[in-house]
Amino acid sequence: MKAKEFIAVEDKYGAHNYHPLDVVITKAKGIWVWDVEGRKYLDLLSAYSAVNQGHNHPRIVKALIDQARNLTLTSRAFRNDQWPMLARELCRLTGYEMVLPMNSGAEACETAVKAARKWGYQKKGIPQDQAEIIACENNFHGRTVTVISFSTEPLYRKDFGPFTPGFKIIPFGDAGALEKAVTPNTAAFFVEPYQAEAGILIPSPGYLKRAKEICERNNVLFIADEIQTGLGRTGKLFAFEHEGFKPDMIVIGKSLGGGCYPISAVIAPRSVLGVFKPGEHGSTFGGNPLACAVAREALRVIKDEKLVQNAAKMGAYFMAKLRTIRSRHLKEVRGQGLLIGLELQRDAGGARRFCEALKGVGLLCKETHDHVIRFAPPLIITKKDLDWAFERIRSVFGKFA
Ligand code: IF1
Repeated sequence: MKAKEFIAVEDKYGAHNYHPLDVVITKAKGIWVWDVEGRKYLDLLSAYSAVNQGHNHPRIVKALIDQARNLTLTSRAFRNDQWPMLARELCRLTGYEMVLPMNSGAEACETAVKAARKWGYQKKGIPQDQAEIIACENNFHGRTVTVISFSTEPLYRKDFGPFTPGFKIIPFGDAGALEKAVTPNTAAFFVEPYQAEAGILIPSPGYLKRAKEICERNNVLFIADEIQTGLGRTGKLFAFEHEGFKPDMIVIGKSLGGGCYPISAVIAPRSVLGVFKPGEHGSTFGGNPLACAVAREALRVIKDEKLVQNAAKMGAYFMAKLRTIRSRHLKEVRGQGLLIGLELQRDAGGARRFCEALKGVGLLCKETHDHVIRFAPPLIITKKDLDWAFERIRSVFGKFA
Protein backbone atom coordinates (compact mmCIF):
# COMPACT_ATOMS: atom_id res chain seq x y z
CA MET A 1 0.00 0.00 0.00
CA LYS A 2 1.00 3.60 -0.59
CA ALA A 3 1.35 6.17 2.16
CA LYS A 4 -1.92 7.80 1.11
CA GLU A 5 -3.84 4.58 1.61
CA PHE A 6 -2.40 3.95 5.09
CA ILE A 7 -3.34 7.48 6.01
CA ALA A 8 -6.89 7.01 4.72
CA VAL A 9 -7.31 3.78 6.71
CA GLU A 10 -5.90 5.39 9.85
CA ASP A 11 -8.16 8.40 9.51
CA LYS A 12 -11.20 6.21 9.01
CA TYR A 13 -10.65 3.67 11.80
CA GLY A 14 -8.31 5.36 14.26
CA ALA A 15 -9.52 7.94 16.77
CA HIS A 16 -8.42 11.42 15.74
CA ASN A 17 -6.60 12.39 18.92
CA TYR A 18 -3.45 13.31 16.94
CA HIS A 19 -2.43 15.44 14.00
CA PRO A 20 0.70 13.60 12.83
CA LEU A 21 2.93 14.61 9.95
CA ASP A 22 1.97 12.56 6.91
CA VAL A 23 4.97 10.28 6.89
CA VAL A 24 4.19 6.58 7.20
CA ILE A 25 7.23 4.92 8.76
CA THR A 26 7.85 1.26 8.24
CA LYS A 27 11.47 0.72 9.25
CA ALA A 28 14.21 2.28 11.35
CA LYS A 29 17.81 1.87 12.34
CA GLY A 30 19.82 4.09 14.68
CA ILE A 31 19.04 7.71 13.87
CA TRP A 32 17.35 6.88 10.55
CA VAL A 33 13.80 5.93 9.61
CA TRP A 34 12.29 4.91 6.26
CA ASP A 35 8.76 5.50 5.01
CA VAL A 36 6.62 3.02 3.08
CA GLU A 37 7.72 4.62 -0.18
CA GLY A 38 11.39 4.06 0.58
CA ARG A 39 12.32 7.63 1.53
CA LYS A 40 14.90 7.97 4.28
CA TYR A 41 14.75 10.54 7.09
CA LEU A 42 16.89 11.56 10.01
CA ASP A 43 14.81 11.32 13.19
CA LEU A 44 15.17 14.60 15.08
CA LEU A 45 12.43 13.76 17.58
CA SER A 46 13.36 10.30 18.94
CA ALA A 47 9.74 9.60 19.87
CA TYR A 48 9.90 12.49 22.33
CA SER A 49 13.15 11.13 23.82
CA ALA A 50 11.95 7.54 24.12
CA VAL A 51 14.58 6.32 21.66
CA ASN A 52 17.64 8.00 23.14
CA GLN A 53 19.67 4.86 22.37
CA GLY A 54 18.63 4.99 18.69
CA HIS A 55 16.05 2.87 16.90
CA ASN A 56 16.26 -0.92 17.11
CA HIS A 57 19.47 -0.86 19.08
CA PRO A 58 20.90 -4.34 18.39
CA ARG A 59 21.75 -5.01 22.03
CA ILE A 60 18.34 -3.89 23.27
CA VAL A 61 16.53 -5.84 20.55
CA LYS A 62 18.56 -8.91 21.49
CA ALA A 63 17.67 -8.50 25.16
CA LEU A 64 14.00 -8.18 24.15
CA ILE A 65 14.03 -11.30 22.00
CA ASP A 66 16.06 -13.40 24.44
CA GLN A 67 13.77 -12.46 27.31
CA ALA A 68 10.62 -12.96 25.19
CA ARG A 69 11.73 -16.51 24.44
CA ASN A 70 12.19 -17.18 28.13
CA LEU A 71 9.58 -15.35 30.21
CA THR A 72 7.43 -12.29 29.52
CA LEU A 73 4.88 -11.87 32.28
CA THR A 74 4.18 -13.27 35.69
CA SER A 75 2.15 -10.43 37.23
CA ARG A 76 3.29 -9.36 40.66
CA ALA A 77 1.32 -12.19 42.23
CA PHE A 78 4.60 -14.06 41.79
CA ARG A 79 8.19 -12.95 41.72
CA ASN A 80 10.45 -13.00 38.68
CA ASP A 81 14.21 -12.92 38.27
CA GLN A 82 14.46 -9.66 36.26
CA TRP A 83 12.66 -7.09 38.39
CA PRO A 84 14.94 -7.39 41.45
CA MET A 85 17.99 -6.89 39.23
CA LEU A 86 16.55 -3.80 37.55
CA ALA A 87 15.48 -2.33 40.89
CA ARG A 88 18.97 -2.77 42.30
CA GLU A 89 20.65 -1.42 39.15
CA LEU A 90 18.43 1.66 39.18
CA CYS A 91 19.20 2.31 42.85
CA ARG A 92 22.94 1.92 42.27
CA LEU A 93 22.75 4.20 39.24
CA THR A 94 20.79 6.95 40.95
CA GLY A 95 21.82 6.63 44.58
CA TYR A 96 18.23 6.20 45.81
CA GLU A 97 16.91 3.25 47.81
CA MET A 98 13.65 2.05 46.29
CA VAL A 99 11.94 1.76 42.92
CA LEU A 100 8.30 1.29 41.97
CA PRO A 101 7.82 0.12 38.38
CA MET A 102 4.90 1.12 36.13
CA ASN A 103 4.35 1.20 32.37
CA SER A 104 3.64 4.68 31.05
CA GLY A 105 4.94 8.05 32.15
CA ALA A 106 1.49 9.24 33.15
CA GLU A 107 1.04 6.19 35.37
CA ALA A 108 4.36 6.82 37.05
CA CYS A 109 3.35 10.45 37.66
CA GLU A 110 0.07 9.26 39.19
CA THR A 111 2.09 6.91 41.34
CA ALA A 112 4.30 9.79 42.49
CA VAL A 113 1.17 11.75 43.43
CA LYS A 114 -0.16 8.79 45.41
CA ALA A 115 3.19 8.26 47.14
CA ALA A 116 3.45 11.96 48.03
CA ARG A 117 -0.07 12.01 49.47
CA LYS A 118 0.44 8.86 51.53
CA TRP A 119 3.76 10.24 52.77
CA GLY A 120 1.98 13.47 53.64
CA TYR A 121 -0.58 11.71 55.83
CA GLN A 122 1.69 9.11 57.39
CA LYS A 123 4.96 10.96 57.79
CA LYS A 124 4.12 14.63 57.79
CA GLY A 125 0.83 14.36 59.66
CA ILE A 126 -1.32 16.26 57.17
CA PRO A 127 -5.01 15.88 58.15
CA GLN A 128 -6.86 13.26 56.08
CA ASP A 129 -7.79 14.37 52.56
CA GLN A 130 -6.17 17.78 52.98
CA ALA A 131 -2.88 17.09 51.17
CA GLU A 132 -1.86 19.65 48.57
CA ILE A 133 0.57 19.23 45.72
CA ILE A 134 2.05 22.25 43.98
CA ALA A 135 2.69 22.08 40.22
CA CYS A 136 3.76 24.61 37.59
CA GLU A 137 1.97 26.45 34.84
CA ASN A 138 2.37 24.86 31.40
CA ASN A 139 3.51 21.57 32.89
CA PHE A 140 3.22 18.29 31.02
CA HIS A 141 3.03 15.10 33.06
CA GLY A 142 0.67 12.96 30.97
CA ARG A 143 -2.96 12.41 30.09
CA THR A 144 -4.80 10.65 32.90
CA VAL A 145 -7.62 12.48 34.67
CA THR A 146 -5.60 13.15 37.82
CA VAL A 147 -2.58 14.29 35.85
CA ILE A 148 -4.58 16.68 33.65
CA SER A 149 -6.23 17.92 36.84
CA PHE A 150 -3.06 19.93 37.37
CA SER A 151 -2.49 20.79 33.71
CA THR A 152 -3.09 24.41 32.67
CA GLU A 153 -3.55 23.64 28.96
CA PRO A 154 -7.23 24.01 27.98
CA LEU A 155 -6.74 21.58 25.06
CA TYR A 156 -5.78 18.78 27.45
CA ARG A 157 -8.64 19.51 29.89
CA LYS A 158 -11.70 20.64 27.99
CA ASP A 159 -14.71 18.35 28.56
CA PHE A 160 -12.67 15.92 30.68
CA GLY A 161 -13.81 17.17 34.09
CA PRO A 162 -14.67 16.80 36.90
CA PHE A 163 -11.06 16.90 38.01
CA THR A 164 -9.11 15.57 40.98
CA PRO A 165 -8.78 18.26 43.67
CA GLY A 166 -5.68 18.95 45.77
CA PHE A 167 -3.41 20.76 43.30
CA LYS A 168 -2.12 24.32 43.33
CA ILE A 169 -0.56 25.95 40.29
CA ILE A 170 2.29 28.46 40.39
CA PRO A 171 4.40 30.02 37.62
CA PHE A 172 7.39 27.95 36.48
CA GLY A 173 10.75 29.48 37.38
CA ASP A 174 9.49 31.58 40.28
CA ALA A 175 10.86 30.35 43.63
CA GLY A 176 9.11 33.18 45.47
CA ALA A 177 5.76 31.89 44.21
CA LEU A 178 6.61 28.46 45.60
CA GLU A 179 7.50 29.95 48.97
CA LYS A 180 4.12 31.72 49.08
CA ALA A 181 2.12 28.70 47.90
CA VAL A 182 3.44 26.30 50.52
CA THR A 183 1.11 25.63 53.48
CA PRO A 184 1.34 23.15 56.37
CA ASN A 185 -0.74 20.81 54.17
CA THR A 186 1.67 20.84 51.24
CA ALA A 187 2.96 17.33 50.58
CA ALA A 188 4.99 17.94 47.42
CA PHE A 189 6.23 20.23 44.70
CA PHE A 190 5.98 18.37 41.38
CA VAL A 191 8.02 19.83 38.54
CA GLU A 192 9.80 19.10 35.27
CA PRO A 193 13.33 20.48 35.77
CA TYR A 194 13.10 21.76 32.20
CA GLN A 195 9.67 22.20 30.67
CA ALA A 196 9.82 20.42 27.34
CA GLU A 197 6.28 20.48 26.05
CA ALA A 198 5.91 24.11 27.12
CA GLY A 199 8.56 24.97 24.51
CA ILE A 200 11.90 23.75 25.90
CA LEU A 201 12.00 26.17 28.82
CA ILE A 202 15.20 26.15 30.87
CA PRO A 203 14.66 28.01 34.17
CA SER A 204 17.24 30.54 35.32
CA PRO A 205 20.26 29.10 37.13
CA GLY A 206 19.63 28.55 40.82
CA TYR A 207 15.85 28.26 40.56
CA LEU A 208 15.60 24.51 41.05
CA LYS A 209 18.08 24.50 43.88
CA ARG A 210 16.25 27.33 45.64
CA ALA A 211 12.97 25.48 45.15
CA LYS A 212 14.53 22.40 46.72
CA GLU A 213 15.70 24.48 49.71
CA ILE A 214 12.19 25.87 50.17
CA CYS A 215 10.84 22.31 50.08
CA GLU A 216 13.39 21.17 52.65
CA ARG A 217 12.64 24.02 55.01
CA ASN A 218 8.91 23.22 54.85
CA ASN A 219 9.13 19.42 54.90
CA VAL A 220 7.75 19.23 51.36
CA LEU A 221 8.85 16.57 48.85
CA PHE A 222 10.56 17.80 45.70
CA ILE A 223 9.42 15.49 42.87
CA ALA A 224 11.30 15.77 39.57
CA ASP A 225 9.58 14.54 36.42
CA GLU A 226 12.62 13.38 34.44
CA ILE A 227 10.56 11.34 31.99
CA GLN A 228 11.72 13.42 29.06
CA THR A 229 14.83 15.14 30.43
CA GLY A 230 16.29 12.09 32.18
CA LEU A 231 18.67 9.34 31.08
CA GLY A 232 21.08 11.60 29.29
CA ARG A 233 18.95 13.82 27.11
CA THR A 234 20.24 17.11 28.52
CA GLY A 235 23.88 16.09 28.75
CA LYS A 236 23.66 14.86 32.34
CA LEU A 237 22.07 11.62 33.46
CA PHE A 238 19.33 13.78 35.01
CA ALA A 239 18.56 17.43 34.37
CA PHE A 240 18.58 18.27 38.09
CA GLU A 241 22.30 17.44 38.14
CA HIS A 242 22.96 20.67 36.25
CA GLU A 243 22.03 22.39 39.51
CA GLY A 244 23.76 20.04 41.88
CA PHE A 245 20.94 18.98 44.16
CA LYS A 246 18.94 15.81 44.72
CA PRO A 247 15.15 15.61 44.52
CA ASP A 248 13.19 13.53 47.03
CA MET A 249 11.56 11.50 44.30
CA ILE A 250 12.22 11.15 40.57
CA VAL A 251 9.98 9.84 37.84
CA ILE A 252 11.46 8.25 34.71
CA GLY A 253 10.05 6.53 31.63
CA LYS A 254 10.46 6.85 27.87
CA SER A 255 14.01 5.71 27.00
CA LEU A 256 14.16 3.51 30.09
CA GLY A 257 12.50 1.12 27.64
CA GLY A 258 15.09 1.83 24.93
CA GLY A 259 12.34 2.64 22.44
CA CYS A 260 11.38 -1.03 22.44
CA TYR A 261 8.98 -1.49 25.29
CA PRO A 262 7.04 0.78 27.65
CA ILE A 263 8.34 0.98 31.17
CA SER A 264 8.39 3.76 33.74
CA ALA A 265 9.48 4.02 37.34
CA VAL A 266 9.29 6.11 40.47
CA ILE A 267 12.55 6.24 42.41
CA ALA A 268 12.93 7.56 45.95
CA PRO A 269 14.41 7.01 49.41
CA ARG A 270 12.89 4.29 51.59
CA SER A 271 11.33 6.97 53.82
CA VAL A 272 9.12 7.95 50.86
CA LEU A 273 8.40 4.84 48.76
CA GLY A 274 8.31 2.73 51.89
CA VAL A 275 4.82 4.12 52.57
CA PHE A 276 3.29 1.61 50.14
CA LYS A 277 2.12 -1.61 51.76
CA PRO A 278 1.02 -4.77 49.90
CA GLY A 279 -2.17 -4.28 47.93
CA GLU A 280 -2.22 -0.50 48.09
CA HIS A 281 -0.92 0.10 44.57
CA GLY A 282 0.11 -1.93 41.54
CA SER A 283 -0.15 -2.81 37.88
CA THR A 284 -0.52 -6.08 35.96
CA PHE A 285 2.37 -5.29 33.64
CA GLY A 286 4.43 -3.10 36.01
CA GLY A 287 7.79 -4.74 36.66
CA ASN A 288 7.21 -7.49 34.11
CA PRO A 289 10.34 -9.45 33.21
CA LEU A 290 10.27 -8.46 29.55
CA ALA A 291 10.19 -4.75 30.40
CA CYS A 292 12.85 -5.18 33.07
CA ALA A 293 15.24 -7.10 30.81
CA VAL A 294 14.86 -4.43 28.14
CA ALA A 295 15.37 -1.62 30.66
CA ARG A 296 18.49 -3.25 32.11
CA GLU A 297 20.05 -3.41 28.66
CA ALA A 298 18.80 0.10 27.78
CA LEU A 299 20.63 1.45 30.83
CA ARG A 300 23.80 -0.50 30.05
CA VAL A 301 23.81 0.92 26.51
CA ILE A 302 23.56 4.47 27.86
CA LYS A 303 26.59 3.78 30.04
CA ASP A 304 28.70 1.71 27.62
CA GLU A 305 28.19 4.05 24.67
CA LYS A 306 28.73 7.15 26.82
CA LEU A 307 25.48 8.63 25.57
CA VAL A 308 25.28 11.18 28.38
CA GLN A 309 28.66 12.62 27.43
CA ASN A 310 27.78 12.48 23.74
CA ALA A 311 24.56 14.38 24.36
CA ALA A 312 26.52 17.11 26.14
CA LYS A 313 29.13 17.36 23.40
CA MET A 314 26.84 17.05 20.41
CA GLY A 315 24.25 19.31 22.00
CA ALA A 316 26.74 22.13 22.48
CA TYR A 317 28.05 21.63 18.95
CA PHE A 318 24.61 21.59 17.33
CA MET A 319 23.27 24.52 19.33
CA ALA A 320 26.28 26.65 18.40
CA LYS A 321 25.69 25.86 14.74
CA LEU A 322 21.96 26.56 14.96
CA ARG A 323 22.77 29.94 16.51
CA THR A 324 24.59 30.94 13.32
CA ILE A 325 21.35 30.81 11.32
CA ARG A 326 20.40 34.32 10.29
CA SER A 327 16.68 34.50 9.63
CA ARG A 328 14.08 37.12 10.43
CA HIS A 329 11.79 34.23 11.45
CA LEU A 330 14.07 32.91 14.17
CA LYS A 331 13.59 34.42 17.60
CA GLU A 332 15.72 32.20 19.83
CA VAL A 333 17.68 28.96 19.94
CA ARG A 334 17.66 27.44 23.43
CA GLY A 335 18.14 24.14 25.14
CA GLN A 336 20.50 21.93 27.05
CA GLY A 337 22.31 18.91 25.67
CA LEU A 338 20.28 17.42 22.85
CA LEU A 339 16.98 18.91 23.96
CA ILE A 340 16.81 21.95 21.75
CA GLY A 341 14.05 24.39 20.85
CA LEU A 342 13.99 26.91 18.01
CA GLU A 343 11.48 29.59 18.82
CA LEU A 344 10.07 31.36 15.80
CA GLN A 345 8.74 34.89 15.60
CA ARG A 346 4.97 35.16 15.94
CA ASP A 347 4.66 36.21 12.29
CA ALA A 348 6.76 33.33 10.93
CA GLY A 349 3.67 31.43 9.85
CA GLY A 350 3.92 28.82 12.63
CA ALA A 351 6.36 26.02 13.38
CA ARG A 352 4.20 23.45 11.62
CA ARG A 353 5.04 24.67 8.14
CA PHE A 354 8.74 24.53 9.01
CA CYS A 355 8.34 20.94 10.18
CA GLU A 356 6.53 20.09 6.93
CA ALA A 357 9.35 21.69 4.94
CA LEU A 358 12.01 19.89 7.00
CA LYS A 359 10.23 16.61 6.27
CA GLY A 360 10.52 17.51 2.60
CA VAL A 361 14.32 17.59 2.91
CA GLY A 362 14.61 14.41 4.99
CA LEU A 363 14.38 15.62 8.57
CA LEU A 364 11.64 14.56 10.97
CA CYS A 365 10.80 16.86 13.82
CA LYS A 366 7.70 18.20 15.48
CA GLU A 367 6.44 21.58 16.54
CA THR A 368 5.63 22.12 20.19
CA HIS A 369 2.68 24.44 20.55
CA ASP A 370 2.59 26.90 17.68
CA HIS A 371 5.94 28.59 17.51
CA VAL A 372 8.68 26.23 18.68
CA ILE A 373 10.46 23.57 16.64
CA ARG A 374 11.88 20.83 18.84
CA PHE A 375 15.13 19.05 17.94
CA ALA A 376 15.87 15.97 20.04
CA PRO A 377 17.78 13.41 17.98
CA PRO A 378 18.84 10.04 19.40
CA LEU A 379 21.84 10.52 21.69
CA ILE A 380 24.01 8.31 19.47
CA ILE A 381 24.13 11.02 16.81
CA THR A 382 27.52 12.12 15.44
CA LYS A 383 28.94 15.45 14.25
CA LYS A 384 28.77 14.32 10.66
CA ASP A 385 25.04 13.60 10.90
CA LEU A 386 24.41 16.87 12.70
CA ASP A 387 26.29 18.69 9.93
CA TRP A 388 24.07 16.93 7.39
CA ALA A 389 20.95 17.96 9.32
CA PHE A 390 22.20 21.50 9.82
CA GLU A 391 22.67 22.15 6.09
CA ARG A 392 19.08 21.10 5.52
CA ILE A 393 17.73 23.17 8.40
CA ARG A 394 19.60 26.19 7.05
CA SER A 395 18.22 25.57 3.57
CA VAL A 396 14.66 25.55 4.92
CA PHE A 397 15.18 28.87 6.71
CA GLY A 398 16.66 30.14 3.43
CA LYS A 399 13.59 29.00 1.54
CA PHE A 400 11.25 30.86 3.92
CA ALA A 401 13.39 34.00 3.77
C1 IF1 B 1 1.72 12.48 23.81
C2 IF1 B 1 4.15 16.24 24.73
C3 IF1 B 1 6.43 15.57 24.93
C4 IF1 B 1 6.46 13.93 29.42
C5 IF1 B 1 6.76 14.27 30.74
C6 IF1 B 1 5.21 12.71 31.55
C7 IF1 B 1 4.87 12.30 30.26
C8 IF1 B 1 5.48 12.93 29.19
C9 IF1 B 1 7.78 15.33 31.02
C10 IF1 B 1 3.84 11.23 30.07
C11 IF1 B 1 5.10 12.57 27.83
C12 IF1 B 1 4.93 12.82 25.53
C13 IF1 B 1 3.53 12.29 25.48
C14 IF1 B 1 3.18 12.34 24.04
C15 IF1 B 1 3.89 13.51 23.48
C16 IF1 B 1 5.00 13.77 24.42
C17 IF1 B 1 5.20 15.20 24.74
F1 IF1 B 1 4.34 16.98 23.66
F2 IF1 B 1 2.95 15.81 24.74
F3 IF1 B 1 4.35 16.99 25.80
F4 IF1 B 1 7.37 14.73 24.90
F5 IF1 B 1 6.76 16.79 25.12
N1 IF1 B 1 6.12 13.67 31.75
N2 IF1 B 1 5.38 13.23 26.80
O1 IF1 B 1 7.08 14.55 28.39
O2 IF1 B 1 4.41 10.05 29.61
O3 IF1 B 1 2.32 8.70 29.65
O4 IF1 B 1 3.16 9.54 27.49
O5 IF1 B 1 4.41 7.76 28.72
O6 IF1 B 1 1.37 12.43 22.64
O7 IF1 B 1 0.95 12.64 24.76
P1 IF1 B 1 3.52 8.96 28.82
